[in-house]
Amino acid sequence: MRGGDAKPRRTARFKTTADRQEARGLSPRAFPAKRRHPHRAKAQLSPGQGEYPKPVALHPTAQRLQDHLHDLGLDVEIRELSDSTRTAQEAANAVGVGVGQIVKSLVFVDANGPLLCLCAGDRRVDTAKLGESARPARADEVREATGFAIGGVPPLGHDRPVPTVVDESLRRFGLLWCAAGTPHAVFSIATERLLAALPDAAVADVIER
Ligand code: 5CA
Repeated sequence: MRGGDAKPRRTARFKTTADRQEARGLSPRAFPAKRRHPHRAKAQLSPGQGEYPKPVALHPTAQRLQDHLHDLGLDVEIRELSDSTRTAQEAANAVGVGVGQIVKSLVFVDANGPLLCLCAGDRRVDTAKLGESARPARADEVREATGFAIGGVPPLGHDRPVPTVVDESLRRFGLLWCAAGTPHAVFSIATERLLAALPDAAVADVIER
């Protein structure tokens, strides 16, 4: 038990940090509270959610893809995030990985029709390596070819199969993150599992040097 002459606790002398700073001759604003734990900035924005954004319920489009992927035997878990995953960089920020680990699902069109190119988020596709007449698809062509809108096109699980080329540089990573139907949905998958699920895809050098 504490004796009655115990030293008063420091907090009894100064009600607030500002009081304490003033008593020490400092401006109360000398060390604004938000500067003391800058690494906690994100956690403070999402109380109780730690470093990652709060997961929200699956959008019907993401749910449809989830069901399709399960039908293909891929036991992946689609996550719908409150943060945008529309671009590779946004997806990387949202899940906390480097942008190279994000799979861009890019649609091109050549004389034979649509072509899906799965490219590492930190690389650019050299269209000439896809074929002489290949050009980027328009937004309506992306939707027509895959059934999904730009920003949510998954690498597989489309309504109809699309001829697919995979950027071999994705093999730098053991685990990849992919768009999952909407600009807020992603799933992670081991690189070799993704390739195994795309037996007809060509794995090739398709990037700009
Ligand atoms: N959800 C993210 C990370 S997985 C995603 O889908 N990224 S993405 O790279 O696959 O999709 C965005 C890409 O769509 C852009 O890199 C760009 O190549 C393409 N894009 C964006 N706007 C248009 C547009 N208006 N027409 C055709 N393609 C577009």
